[in-house]
Amino acid sequence: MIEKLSAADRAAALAELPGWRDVAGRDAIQQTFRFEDFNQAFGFMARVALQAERMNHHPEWFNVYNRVDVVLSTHDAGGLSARDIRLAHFIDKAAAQSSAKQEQA
Ligand code: H2B
Repeated sequence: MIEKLSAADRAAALAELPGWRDVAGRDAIQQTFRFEDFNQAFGFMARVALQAERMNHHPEWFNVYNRVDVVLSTHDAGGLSARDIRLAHFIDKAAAQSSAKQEQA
């Protein structure tokens, strides 16, 4: 069973993930990406989906045209775990490859 991160580990991990924000009212993190167009956004989602399936760890996300809102949390742990941190780093790399602009808080 995967464990939730401790408060100290959570804070340290988030310090390495600029732009990712806490979700109000639950133990989860979120980020919004904007791409040039739908093609770029969906290409990004396809790459993340394949990685998520490999990890058996899946994002909650919402797409409209060139925007992808991503929420990460570990349902089995009831909060943020190391898997979310790993997936967030992969997502940031995939977004950078697609020239995404991360939304400012
Ligand atoms: N994804 C996320 N984000 N959290 C989980 O707890 C999780 C998952 N659990 N993907 C996996 C699948 C679980 O539901 C299956 C049964 O292994």
